[in-house]
Amino acid sequence: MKKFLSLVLVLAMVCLVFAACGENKNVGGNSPVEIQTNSNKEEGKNTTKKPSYIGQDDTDPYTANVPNEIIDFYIEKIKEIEDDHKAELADIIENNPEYDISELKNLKYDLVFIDDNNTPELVVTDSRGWIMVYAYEGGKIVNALGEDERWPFGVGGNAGYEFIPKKNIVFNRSNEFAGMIRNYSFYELNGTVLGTKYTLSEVHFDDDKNDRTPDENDEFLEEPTAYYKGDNKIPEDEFNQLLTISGAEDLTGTKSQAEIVAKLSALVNLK
Ligand SMILES: [Ca+2]
Ligand SMILES: [Ca+2]
Repeated sequence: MKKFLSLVLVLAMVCLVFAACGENKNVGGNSPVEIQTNSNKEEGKNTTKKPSYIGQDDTDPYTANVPNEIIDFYIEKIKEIEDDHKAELADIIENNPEYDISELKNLKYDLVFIDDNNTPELVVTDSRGWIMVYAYEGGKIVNALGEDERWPFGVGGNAGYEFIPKKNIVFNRSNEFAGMIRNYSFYELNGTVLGTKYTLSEVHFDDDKNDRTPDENDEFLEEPTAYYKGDNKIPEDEFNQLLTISGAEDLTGTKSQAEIVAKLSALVNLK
């Protein structure tokens, strides 16, 4: 009887181990092999294109296989940015007591994949209307917008910046002359520099002088009268084609310092 009981126990344990293994395979929700059944064929091609990292979303820096060293550098950088921000806050409290500091207290962070490598960039949104973008290269975190530079939003028809993860396309819309010129600016990351690739412009007035500057008498016209890429006039078709983009996301921080550091620290500790 004792022998039989131990056999049952051993069998039970073996079953448990197998069950646990089975469960582990499904952690993260992505099965490592995409089985092409008729039903998921119908659902779209995206499911089969996916992961270069099994079970991970390679456009999500929080699950993709980013080296610990790089994450550590970003954790360091975030502390530095936050310290600078606190120093600025303390300075304002001391020297400009009438300033409304409530809007100053809010920096939000996120890691993003702008270009198509496995090194994420850091975007920081300052609630006063700026974004900052940092990039990593060779053991250093660099301000990708240039030293002490930041990009404004919330003014001049510029609602903010968008990007297409891993496609190296960052863009935004802005107005000139109260919307009589509409600009669509495209940026790309070269190494650690996020610079202008080109700007598309739409002219919304009768630009009889061809200088893209409205005269006093010019009125806003809903229908554009001319399209430009940089300084060159282009046909409407080409303009619309260049403006056709899909899969864009907001390039903006969504996490507080505590939230992103907790997330990144957990990531490092997992490995
Ligand atoms: Ca990158
Ligand atoms: Ca005119």
